[in-house]
Amino acid sequence: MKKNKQKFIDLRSDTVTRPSRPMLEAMMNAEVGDDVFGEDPTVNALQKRVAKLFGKEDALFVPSGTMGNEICVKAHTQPGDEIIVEEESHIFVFETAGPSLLSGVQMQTVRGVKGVLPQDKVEAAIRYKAYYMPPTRLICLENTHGRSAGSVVPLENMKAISKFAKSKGISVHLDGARIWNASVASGVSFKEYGKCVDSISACFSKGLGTPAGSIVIGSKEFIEKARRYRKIFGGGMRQIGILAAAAMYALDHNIDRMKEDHKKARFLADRLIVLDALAIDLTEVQTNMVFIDIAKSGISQAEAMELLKNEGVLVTPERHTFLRAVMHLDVSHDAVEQAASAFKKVFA
Ligand code: TLP
Repeated sequence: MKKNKQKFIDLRSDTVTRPSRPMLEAMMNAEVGDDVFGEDPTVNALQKRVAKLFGKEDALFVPSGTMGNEICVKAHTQPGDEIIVEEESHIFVFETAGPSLLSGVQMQTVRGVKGVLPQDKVEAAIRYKAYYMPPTRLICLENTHGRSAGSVVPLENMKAISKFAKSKGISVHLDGARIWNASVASGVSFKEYGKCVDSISACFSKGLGTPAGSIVIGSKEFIEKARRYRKIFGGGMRQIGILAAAAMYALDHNIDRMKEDHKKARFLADRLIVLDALAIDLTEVQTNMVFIDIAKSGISQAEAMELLKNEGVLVTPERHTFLRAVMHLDVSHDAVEQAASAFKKVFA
């Protein structure tokens, strides 16, 4: 397989990476079978491995992070239930009202601070039991928190929410699309994160660099339900061991190296913060993203993106006046230096 020649320094997302040659070799050598029959040995091995990694009983390979989240919401709830989501969470902002459409649940938002759900606000959001109230069934967490520039949600907060949820008989789901980055940045083990929640959806196709695939992790009973919903949602795939092999390769080789992505993000932020037209909250730069506030420059997001594109750099718009730059394994330190120079040219 040939990679297209990179025309741009592509910082739009860590989803833009292409599989490396050794990853492709692992994919080509994968043993495969029909996964809808549960007969793909590579998928089965991956599910077992990831379940163990997070200290859970079972796991289920799914096509995408969005499907992972939506399957979990569905498996935790009944139509007419209410779920609590953070106001800026992926589930609420970027999944096109999936929980309402697919699970028939109502979402109640709670405003977090860098993705951290304040416990008192969560407590206040729980409905008391009455026939005319929607039962609160699920609390959704997100770590790292995408709309806070990939900030890490501290384990202590997750533990506190989890303890409270348990006391109320409410389940907790973690959108752990980038839980790998969270663990690398915080030093908290996957098992520790796993202990705080009933289900996790984690992605292989972001910082881990596979072409596609995510995984849902939980109890045996939960995964049985999830398997049924994966089929209903059209996510049952066949000889998908080729993707599971990419994920296996990524688990072996691409977790520790995320430190490099985190360093690149900090490097870019340090370079850009000295420009008067730009503002960056450095406390947010904890993993592989930088959110750059361009409000002071007087340049619109669309115009800024076009000007940067002309300089060979791609970014995405964020939070009204921000641009988002995401580091990943297909962007070298030199490329980040070039990107910093492009920003300087546009904004100095
Ligand atoms: N996020 C994408 C966009 O949708 C914003 C990105 O480029 O960051 N949870 C989180 C926290 C995510 O950031 C994403 C993808 C998902 C779930 C969904 O994953 P996919 O794209 O595999 O459905």
